[in-house]
Amino acid sequence: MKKALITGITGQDGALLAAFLLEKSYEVHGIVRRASLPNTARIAALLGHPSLHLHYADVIDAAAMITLIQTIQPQEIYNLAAQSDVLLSFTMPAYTLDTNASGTLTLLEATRILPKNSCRFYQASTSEIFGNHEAPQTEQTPFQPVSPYGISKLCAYWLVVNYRQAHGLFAANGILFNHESPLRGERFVSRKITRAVAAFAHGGTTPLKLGNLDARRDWGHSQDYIRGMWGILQHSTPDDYILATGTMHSVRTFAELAFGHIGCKLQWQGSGLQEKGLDAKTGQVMIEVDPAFFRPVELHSLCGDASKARKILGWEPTINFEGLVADMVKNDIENYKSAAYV
Ligand code: NAP
Ligand code: F7E
Repeated sequence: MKKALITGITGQDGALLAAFLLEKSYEVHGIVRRASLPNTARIAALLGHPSLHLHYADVIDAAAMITLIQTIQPQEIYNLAAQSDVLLSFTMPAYTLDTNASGTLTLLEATRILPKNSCRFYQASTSEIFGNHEAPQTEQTPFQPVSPYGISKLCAYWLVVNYRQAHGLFAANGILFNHESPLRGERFVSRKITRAVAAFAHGGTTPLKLGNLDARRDWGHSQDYIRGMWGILQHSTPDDYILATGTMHSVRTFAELAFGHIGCKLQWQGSGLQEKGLDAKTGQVMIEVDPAFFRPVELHSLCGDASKARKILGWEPTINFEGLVADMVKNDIENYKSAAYV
């Protein structure tokens, strides 16, 4: 039985990856952080599975991570732990770099001192490393990150490349573009929108406050990207791959599609900070612009070219933008709880 260690198992991707690997009969180990309230809601359905083992640790704690990895001796490590909120990275830059960059270094060192060639390492890299470079982005596109988050992840990216070259480690970067699911964190724009739609569907009246409506992203479904992460580690040689859908939509389009699921056709009125999204039928204000959600530096458009992953790994996304939005809205309407969206 193969053993995998997942850092970030309590997050969106970690929870989906844990279920995917358990399904493939892996012994799955995950690290959880000590929190004052339980933080295992996303893996609740997996708790008690005989092949799932959780350990308290933090990627910032080198001693704990090295001891743990020596004890488990995994064949695969998926480093998904991160301070992954781009806007927050501007207010918590040091913490973001400690977790995302130094944390990755700790894990690479811990992997390097395992018996040679015994363990493969996957790094959760991101399209944020490209910054505002012209779309579509490929593995050859120059890196120009525009946030502490992007910078921290670029540092981790190069550490992975360096450990591969210098120490012969099987270490690979998955450069993943935005991917969402019903498990997406509530501060990310996709989930913020689908939760607001659910609130309106259940009689809510509070307008949803958003930032830059014209930012464009390449949004895919996390389920497809989990399969890609695993595929990257199963290939005969370690390399870096983009996973993306190759299509791009604006936040505005995401909102129009999501609100459409409750029979609301959005009509935009005004401009700049005064712009509002109204229900075309009733005139009710559904969306307002709030500068609190603007970034000090915005990344305007991201669209990935995943040709390399398609050709070498045979990876294909199976859920399109419309399918993703439908899945998220349906889930939020069904599981609606009246907590305010942030
Ligand atoms: P997420 O939902 O924010 O999950 C992050 C995970 O990291 C959580 O389990 C969190 O634990 C854990 N974590 C944070 N700081 C930690 C620390 N110091 N030590 C140990 N664990 C820590 O992120 P996600 O969307 O699943 O993304 C997974 C990874 O892919 C992240 O590295 C992210 O940066 C990267 N990525 C994501 C996307 C995307 O669109 N989703 C795209 C490209 C790359 P708690 O639950 O305790 O907070
Ligand atoms: O923002 C705009 C915002 O926070 C997307 C992370 O998983 O993907 C994610 O980072 C866009 C941005 O994701 C709001 O300005 C408008 O342009 O959902 P997001 P992100 O910043 O793209 C990458 C690939 C990662 O690696 C990250 O870890 O939407 N936007 N209004 C808003 N964004 C938020 N959060 N909230 C708004 O109200």
